[in-house]
Amino acid sequence: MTSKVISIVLGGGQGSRLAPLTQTRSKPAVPIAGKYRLVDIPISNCLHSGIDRIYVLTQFNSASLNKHIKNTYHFSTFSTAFVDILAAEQTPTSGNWFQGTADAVRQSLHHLAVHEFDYVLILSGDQLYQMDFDEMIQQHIEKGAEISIATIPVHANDVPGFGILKTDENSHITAFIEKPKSDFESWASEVSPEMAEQGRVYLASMGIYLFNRDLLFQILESNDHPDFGKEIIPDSIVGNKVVSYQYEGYWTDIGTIPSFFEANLGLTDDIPKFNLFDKNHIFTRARMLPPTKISDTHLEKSIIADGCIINASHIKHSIIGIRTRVGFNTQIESCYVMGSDNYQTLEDIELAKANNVPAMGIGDGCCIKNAIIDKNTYIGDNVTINCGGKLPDGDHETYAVVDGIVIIKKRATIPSGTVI
Ligand code: ADQ
Ligand code: ADP
Repeated sequence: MTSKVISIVLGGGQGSRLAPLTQTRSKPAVPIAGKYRLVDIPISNCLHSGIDRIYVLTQFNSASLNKHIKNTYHFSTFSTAFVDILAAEQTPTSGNWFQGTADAVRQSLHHLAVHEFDYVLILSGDQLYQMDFDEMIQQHIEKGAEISIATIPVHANDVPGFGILKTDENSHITAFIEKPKSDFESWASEVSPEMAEQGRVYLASMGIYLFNRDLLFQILESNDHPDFGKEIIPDSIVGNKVVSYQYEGYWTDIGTIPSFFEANLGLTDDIPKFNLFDKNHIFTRARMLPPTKISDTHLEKSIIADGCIINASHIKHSIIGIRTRVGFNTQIESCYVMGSDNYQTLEDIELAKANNVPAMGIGDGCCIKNAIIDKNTYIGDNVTINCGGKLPDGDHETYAVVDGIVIIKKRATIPSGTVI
């Protein structure tokens, strides 16, 4: 059935919740897990589910996103498969950026219309999960649904962040409320004993929607509501057959700095909730990088990507991204170091030393904890980052602090001896 489906990945609006990682790139292009980008997750889930016609909608069309998609997702000339980016564009009828999720899809309908398909699968671009969409599509067809929404039981603490719904005994959605802030006790649902034990008794929308083609066009063309969660979904449960597809596997939002950081570092667990080593692995750009070289480093629960040169004394509970260079006697703990896009030559490094400026990567004698180091940063020698008490939130020229996590901005230079 997946051959009758086109998928749309909502790649992100302003991406302000992930700032400063989204200061110079669109959200789908944000690197995760040392070598992938956010957009690789929904695309990989689609491809593993047999869905190979995919549009990625994004507010900002960055060079890095285009290049990544173009270099990664290649299909046979004889197939109809594609992964295309649609950025908010000015047309004779619209001069606006995407006003919200539904508006993004609405403005892209003319691109969809030229294809043959029966269903549209709408996905968020900032979630970490592995899901077989074929099962959702099968259920949609078996139940004669017009719209299916993937749902997951959540705890009361998480309710204010989600669309919460109620179903009848046939999984038909009978009520939907977007992000209720209080007095939501009556929205509790019957869930499995395992979920009830964890206090996860509220059924939340995962922001994953399967629409029958004609209904999607009809709904979006008959109004100008900007959002699925705020308007389109609550309105559409009246008069349409809207069904819940309940999922109980690992699924997490990675749209904020704390959740992004936690999800990345969670990958270093002995048995992580999200399994990078699964047969349904994440696809990404195949790079011709040399193997990583490590010297005299004590490594604990860490992931080291390809092409790194590491001389650190200690790396613990961290992800070290592609092409990272780390100097001697440096300690890194609970960090996501994104890596670099290129190497400096030995001459460049010598020249930097002679001029007393940091080389690309992390220098000697540093202590770095609870930090995200964005790409292509130049961190000098004897730099201390977040190794004292909790820092107050704030935005500075070369770094920001969000919830106690320090983010060193892309291409920033942190001179030797700096203490943050
Ligand atoms: P949120 O995730 O808070 O809630 P929203 O901000 O609309 O909803 O984002 C949904 C997805 O669309 C995200 O991936 C986001 O990056 C992307 N997006 C947002 N604005 C966009 C735009 N203008 N152009 C392109 N993409 C855009 C939604 C639902 C809830 C549900 C949660 C589950 O509204 O009901 O519970 O998802 O995470
Ligand atoms: P980000 O990953 O932070 O979004 P970009 O992808 O915009 O950053 O910038 C990285 C750029 O560097 C891309 O254009 C990428 O193709 C390029 N790049 C990657 N590897 C190398 C390399 N070995 N030498 C030079 N440029 C490279």
